[in-house]
Amino acid sequence: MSVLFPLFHLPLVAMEHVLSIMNPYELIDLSLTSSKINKSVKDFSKIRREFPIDLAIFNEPSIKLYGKYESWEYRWTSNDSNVGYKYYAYDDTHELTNFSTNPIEEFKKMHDYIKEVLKCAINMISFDMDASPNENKSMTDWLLSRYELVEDLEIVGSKHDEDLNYLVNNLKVTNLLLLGVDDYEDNFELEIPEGTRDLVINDARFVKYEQFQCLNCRVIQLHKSILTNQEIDSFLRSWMACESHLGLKALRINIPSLEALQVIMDGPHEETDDPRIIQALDGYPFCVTVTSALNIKRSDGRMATICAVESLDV
Ligand SMILES: *[C@@H]1O[C@H](CO)[C@@H](O)[C@H](O)[C@H]1NC(C)=O
Ligand SMILES: *[C@@H]1O[C@H](CO)[C@@H](O)[C@H](O)[C@H]1NC(C)=O
Ligand SMILES: *[C@@H]1O[C@H](CO)[C@@H](O)[C@H](O)[C@H]1NC(C)=O
Ligand SMILES: CC(=O)N[C@H]1CO[C@H](CO)[C@@H](O)[C@@H]1O
Repeated sequence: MSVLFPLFHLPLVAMEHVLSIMNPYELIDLSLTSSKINKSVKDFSKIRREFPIDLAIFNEPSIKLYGKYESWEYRWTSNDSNVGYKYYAYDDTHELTNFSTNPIEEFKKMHDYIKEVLKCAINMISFDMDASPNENKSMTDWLLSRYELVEDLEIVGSKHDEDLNYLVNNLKVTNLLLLGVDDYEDNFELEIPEGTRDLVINDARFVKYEQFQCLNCRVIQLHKSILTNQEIDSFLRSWMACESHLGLKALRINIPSLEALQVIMDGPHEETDDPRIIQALDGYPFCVTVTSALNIKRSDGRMATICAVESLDV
């Protein structure tokens, strides 16, 4: 890198200017060249804005560093054929995959290095509990020793009930909790932490009515829910009476049949084909294409739109 040599001959202000136009990948690269530069980058980072990072604890673990426009993803693999550089245009990400006989160790080392050299803000943690099942608890402990909270937490894998509980009960999630876990032991229970704003559960069979009624999230998406028509009916009544889910903005849930909506059909409701509503239903988190829906009112005057579609994707 040709900027290296003159860097230390520059006055401090000029040097800071050079560092300030460098992206996080260049800063890390530069810091690795000598301990003197290492220290300058570190000192400089203290006064700079934070770089968001994502961690993915998968079979090939990775760390994604967000710059202003582009991102850099460091990834480690034990599979020779995956080594190399890839560029993803859709989100402007440079992916650099290195070989390691112990990807997780390499990942941890680099993570701690990046965190020491740059000021980072953790954005999202994705955790595949099937990736290294014997390390699931120790990996969680490692995370907990570095982070108390994370904005988004995504967990996948199957049948790791104890580990799942341990992680969810200990790492505070401030925005999205996505449980992509697709199988549990019978009798599985999981407390959804207070403060979770968006909740997505791919296999929601463990969420019983009592627990559902206590969820106070902004967005709730439950797939494979086992709530009965009667329970959905009770939920709708309690919502309309302002007795539960006061902060709810969107709910997507599978229901056994249209009978669940009887309370709505029996009460005051209004059909709508307002294009803004139809368009909203087409987007996240509903993704349904309909031509009309039903508006209902809560006792405090707040309105909700309801629609039901037949779907194989439950
Ligand atoms: C940079 O600093 C870190 C942490 O202080 C240290 O572990 C690392 O060895 C240093 N790198 C170089 C190239 O001096
Ligand atoms: C290594 O990666 C290649 C390409 O992604 C894949 O086809 C192959 O099955 C992998 N080998 C092993 C041992 O996982
Ligand atoms: C990846 O491999 C390259 C080439 O071997 C090396 O220069 C670089 O430091 C490695 N990066 C990480 C993050 O280990
Ligand atoms: C501590 C703990 O619960 N470890 C689990 C990690 O995952 C493996 C594989 O599913 C389990 O057998 C361990 O009990």
